[in-house]
Amino acid sequence: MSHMPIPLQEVRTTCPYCGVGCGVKATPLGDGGALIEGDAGHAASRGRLCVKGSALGETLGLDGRLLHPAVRRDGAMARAGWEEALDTVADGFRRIIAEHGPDAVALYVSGQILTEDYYVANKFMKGYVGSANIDTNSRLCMSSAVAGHKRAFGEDVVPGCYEDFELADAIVLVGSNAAWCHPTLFQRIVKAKEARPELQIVVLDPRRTATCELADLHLPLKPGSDVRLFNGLLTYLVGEGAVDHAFVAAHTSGMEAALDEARLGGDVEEVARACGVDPAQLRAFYELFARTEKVVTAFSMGVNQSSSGTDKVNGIINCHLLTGRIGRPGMGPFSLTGQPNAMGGREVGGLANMLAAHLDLDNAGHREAVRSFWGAPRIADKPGLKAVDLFRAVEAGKVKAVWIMATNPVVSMPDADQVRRALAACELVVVSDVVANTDVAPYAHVLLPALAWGEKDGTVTNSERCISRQRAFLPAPGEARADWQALCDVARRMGFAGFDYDGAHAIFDEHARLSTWKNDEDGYRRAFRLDPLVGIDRAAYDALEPVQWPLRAPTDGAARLFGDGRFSHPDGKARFVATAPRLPVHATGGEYPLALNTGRLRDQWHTMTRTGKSPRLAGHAAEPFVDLHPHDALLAGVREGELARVSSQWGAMVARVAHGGGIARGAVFVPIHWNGHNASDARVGALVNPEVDPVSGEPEFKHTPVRVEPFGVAWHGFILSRTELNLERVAHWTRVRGSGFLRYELGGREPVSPAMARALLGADEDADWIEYEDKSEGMLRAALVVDGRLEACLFASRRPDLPARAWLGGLFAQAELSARERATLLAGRAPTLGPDPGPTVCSCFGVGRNTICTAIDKQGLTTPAEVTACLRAGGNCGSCLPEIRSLLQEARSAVA
Ligand SMILES: Nc1nc2c(c(=O)[nH]1)N[C@H]1C(S)=C(S)[C@@H](COP(=O)(O)OP(=O)(O)OC[C@H]3O[C@@H](n4cnc5c(=O)[nH]c(N)nc54)[C@H](O)[C@@H]3O)O[C@H]1N2
Ligand SMILES: Nc1nc2c(c(=O)[nH]1)N[C@H]1C(S)=C(S)[C@@H](COP(=O)(O)OP(=O)(O)OC[C@H]3O[C@@H](n4cnc5c(=O)[nH]c(N)nc54)[C@H](O)[C@@H]3O)O[C@H]1N2
Ligand code: SF4
Ligand SMILES: [Mo]
Repeated sequence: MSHMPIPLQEVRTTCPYCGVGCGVKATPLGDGGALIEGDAGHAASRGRLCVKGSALGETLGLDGRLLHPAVRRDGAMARAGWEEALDTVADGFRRIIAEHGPDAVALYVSGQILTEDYYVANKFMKGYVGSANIDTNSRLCMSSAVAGHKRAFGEDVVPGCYEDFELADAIVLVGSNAAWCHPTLFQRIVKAKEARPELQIVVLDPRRTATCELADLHLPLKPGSDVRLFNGLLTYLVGEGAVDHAFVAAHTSGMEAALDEARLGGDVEEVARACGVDPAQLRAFYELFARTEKVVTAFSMGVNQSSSGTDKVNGIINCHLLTGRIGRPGMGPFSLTGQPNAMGGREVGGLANMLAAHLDLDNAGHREAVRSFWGAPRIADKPGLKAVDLFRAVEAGKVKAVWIMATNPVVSMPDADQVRRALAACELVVVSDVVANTDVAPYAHVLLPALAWGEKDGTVTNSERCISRQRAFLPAPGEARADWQALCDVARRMGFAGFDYDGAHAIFDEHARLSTWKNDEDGYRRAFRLDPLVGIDRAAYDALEPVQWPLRAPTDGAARLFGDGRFSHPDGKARFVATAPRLPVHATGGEYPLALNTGRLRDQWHTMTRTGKSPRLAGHAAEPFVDLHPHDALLAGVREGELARVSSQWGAMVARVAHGGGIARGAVFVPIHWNGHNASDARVGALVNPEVDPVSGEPEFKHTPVRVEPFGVAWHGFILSRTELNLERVAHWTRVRGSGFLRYELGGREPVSPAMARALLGADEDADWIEYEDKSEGMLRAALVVDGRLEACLFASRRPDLPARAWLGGLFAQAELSARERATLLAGRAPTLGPDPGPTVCSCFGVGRNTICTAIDKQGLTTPAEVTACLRAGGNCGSCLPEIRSLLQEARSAVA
């Protein structure tokens, strides 16, 4: 394939991380890198980028990229040409379908592929293979919101837009750590509150998160008790006369049944007891909600990722329907989407129980409509397997071929060791990724290199239904191809017509046409439509400005839906859903007394395949940790700063014990990001409860009964090294990337000796080797110098009392060590004693916690603005402002 040279000029594109969908301006620098800035012209972000978006330039390098196809020959992966790789996939799929039927093959895709990739994947499986066995990691993310929207509205639609957060008088964040997970949208809330301090922010989260720093009220509800709490609110609203009777009568049905169920929950006191919150605080929230017309209830994974996730969604929507607060400025239920294209995937029907263009898989007329539109030989006539069931079917040998695209199920699925077993037993595993060494790669029979962000072209849809272009600004590296192209190449080899597109714009055009197909007819009507984009050509597609659907008129999208009271159910009415509270199926107690909650860190993205490349992002959290209450730590016999083993009936991991101060008794929190490549034993997915919501099939990621116990080690240590090391001999290790080095944190059982240190760092007999050992203190320090340059160093000690890594890390930037640095290297700090800046708080300007605390103390700083003025910290993307606010708060309490 030939590629035109890409000019060195600014390209407007969209961030590839979260569902906020910020606009990015990328200017290629000619060396493979690019200058990254926020795009002030993009309505979703108005020029803002969070720390992950700002660091995109550091993730563009080709190191670690998958650049050529590979196929397995005699048990080992070998480089292959595209022809051979595609033939292997097509032949395998064809043979297995012929022998075992279409349901013996599956696709498992991702909210991180583009709408065009997703559209083709769905058409390939549902229309041509004839099976709905295509599911996506959105099952793990948005499927409860999808199911809740469909039940309430008759269609999977987010009724509001981002501006509603600025127009609201109250914002309720349920199970959302937006400060870290949707940072630029959160900054809009921060600004709105600065302008109008009367804007009330309520956070419902069992954990005290960075988001709570902005909250007027934080309700630390018992995990999984949201339905009970919103049922209580529904009852309360009736009691307070907050019902919008006209709206309810004209535009909804099912209120009585929902109320009957809700009333079983009792009064505010009973609900407070059941949810484990202070009755006065609960009443304060109910009162606020009752008296505030303009209220946005935004929800995210604390709601969706639950065995009662769909009911949680409907419990929230019920309260908005009852008060008629939907689809008007400043109000409504608002599902915050996770991935950049969570919404696009839903528009093309990417889940196993959906059809394309918001048509229904369980409706025979809809199925025929889609089949005839595609001119497909067949159409799937029943839902396919949802993610958890899919990998069980793979293990059971019922699904014999699976094509995994842009997701790492070996890390991100619950009961992740089951996924390992399933893939190891599978006849044909095809993996499309941009990175070579993912955790799924070892199970692949075929590896297909995909174009990454910056190289690929297409569209994504964000949380507020805004479709934006991702544009290429870098040439395609190696032999990487667009995912849609690989899919079409395989489809054509399988003899399927209808996969000859001459570019992403042609796929988008077909997608737009399908959205209008029969859309004016009774029984087919749906809000999702893209009429003015039908017939879009390459030039118009390349110039496409961000645009919100539904699109009917030639110009504008609609910012809000349902304000007129017309919903997508056939009778035009919305449905209340009676939601009976259910606590997590697997109760804690006995062997597994603690509830494991899992979630995200500010500066990492999922399994770290991309954010892990950025040294700037690694400074915020260098290691996986298990955060728990000090009393529970005492009971478990583990100590802060030491290692602990966390285990459930499904699996186990090792993490550093932390007391972040935000965890209630009985709960523990572990971040999701570490994988099998950057840690010996820290994939939290291995422990996670595979129970799912009965309606949506979304897993119970936030609630797994676990036990915590000491992970005894003889020594603690760290290694900084220019190259990757083999640390099999060390009982526990984790790795992040620094600037010019890799940072390993270690816990060892085999006694550490100079010989072992040499072996670990790869120092031979005549290496330039510096060493210090204090046997009685159980301390060893060593450094390997090559051509005068620091190559690697190791620090180990019986206690976790090791020197800070910052100064040592800085030595890797130097071409040569000075004599003084050589002499003091093993002291682990600068010859002229400078203070240790502490763990990074502001990643943009590299400002540490200790630096900020000292400035607060010494200079009497009292506001985040003063901290920014003094240290620059917080002055760029603002992602760290919640942490700065909490440091100011701590300083105030310390004084008091
Ligand atoms: N930095 C960063 N940002 C991201 C991502 C990332 O990897 N890194 N990923 C993106 C993706 S795909 C997603 S889906 C979003 C997720 O965004 P969020 O949903 O905001 O993030 P999480 O940390 O998964 O979980 C949110 C909160 O739910 C709380 N929670 C747990 N159990 C319950 C419960 O029973 N009830 C309630 N009310 N709350 C509960 C947790 O304590 C946690 O604080 O983030 C997106 N943004
Ligand atoms: N315990 C626990 N587990 C969870 C969650 C949780 O809260 N707790 N959250 C769940 C949620 S909400 C989500 S969204 C998932 C995310 O989990 P995953 O989807 O498994 O995580 P990612 O690391 O984002 O995986 C994306 C992969 O796609 C590759 N990639 C990037 N761009 C492209 C591309 O254009 N084409 C191709 N072919 N590949 C590409 C990346 O290199 C990476 O390997 O995790 C889920 N798992
Ligand atoms: S908030 Fe951050 S991660 Fe999300 S889209 Fe914007 S820049 Fe990207
Ligand atoms: Mo997600």
